Amino acid sequence: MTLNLAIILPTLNERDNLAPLVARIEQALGADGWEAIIVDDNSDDGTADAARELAHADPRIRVIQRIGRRGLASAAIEGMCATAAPFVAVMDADHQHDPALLPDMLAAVQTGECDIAVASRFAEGGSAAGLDNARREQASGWANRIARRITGVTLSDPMSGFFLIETQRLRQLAPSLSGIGFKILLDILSASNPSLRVREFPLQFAKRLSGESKLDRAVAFEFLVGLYDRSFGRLIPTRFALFGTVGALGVGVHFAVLSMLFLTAGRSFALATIIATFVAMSFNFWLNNWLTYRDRRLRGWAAVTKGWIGFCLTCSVGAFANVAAATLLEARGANWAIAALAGIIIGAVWNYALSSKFVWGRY
Ligand SMILES: Nc1nc2c(ncn2[C@@H]2O[C@H](COP(=O)(O)OP(=O)(O)O)[C@@H](O)[C@H]2O)c(=O)[nH]1
Ligand SMILES: [Mg+2]
Repeated sequence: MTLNLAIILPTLNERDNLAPLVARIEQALGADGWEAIIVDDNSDDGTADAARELAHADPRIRVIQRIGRRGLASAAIEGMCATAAPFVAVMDADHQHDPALLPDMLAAVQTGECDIAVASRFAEGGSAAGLDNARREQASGWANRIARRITGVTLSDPMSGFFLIETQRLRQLAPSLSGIGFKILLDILSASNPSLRVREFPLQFAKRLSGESKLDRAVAFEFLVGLYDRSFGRLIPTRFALFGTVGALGVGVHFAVLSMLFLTAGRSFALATIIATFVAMSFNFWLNNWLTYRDRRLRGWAAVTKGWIGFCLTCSVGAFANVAAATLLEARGANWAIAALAGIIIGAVWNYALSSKFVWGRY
């Protein structure tokens, strides 16, 4: 039997889930006609090794190990582009998605009944009992409404990570997928014009078998980031926009600390400014580490301290560039507000470029 369906399994620390999942896929699809591609972002629990061990004994299994890369969406895209199978499905590797749906989903796309088959927790007959908390269910509610508006498609579960599509169609869309933040399904639906015809399959969303969730807390945030990326990302790059927003919050922190020390506690302006600058820089470092660079987050005492010192140094140079540019422009007769703004933009771009490379990037 020739290769017909590829199942893409993005993984981050899912070592113990792989072997039982392959068994369940085989149970659903039979012995051949399919392959499973595990796309692992260099998990530190040895997922890639476990995957290779399976693959060694079973040619239906393939492994892509990505080094220095992170992200569910980009892992899924890369996996989907790595198969010769005419149909491709993406599903979670943690057993929350039931492979038993695959044959029906495949049949629906293969017969042309729909362009994309989506497993839905909220379709009639589905269930979200495996959802960890009520907050996520709530987030799904407003996310659904926004998703409907941007994709023009009515979906009961636009945040679903379990779908099946013709590979050729996916390859056509791939260049216009953003691969950032967004749940990959929304990315695909909003990239295609005319809209894809969707059919939903009720999913009994299960509890994950082993390991822990990586996305729980960040779902709403990722969604907003994806939304921004789709709408304005070409104008101002998403990461720079996040960096700038964090910087603006830092200005707020600076003023709060400054007024507390200078106005309320009666310290000298110079001392209050130095402390406020320091607190604001540390706050910015912390927030950027959590949000802007969440995919490259520095962890552990040593790495964080080193990053924090690097960030403070970078920002000091940025502040100098800011002041130098602003005073130069003002001295040349530019309007003071425009000079100040130019200084801020130069400082921000400088800080962004340098800290991106030297604090969170790789040399
Ligand atoms: N390759 C890769 N896989 C990821 C990444 N983040 C999550 N995953 C995988 O995507 C699937 C869904 O993630 P999970 O943490 O279960 O999200 P949740 O079900 O929304 O809580 C799992 O198979 C994860 O191992 C990532 O950054 N890279
Ligand atoms: Mg999960």
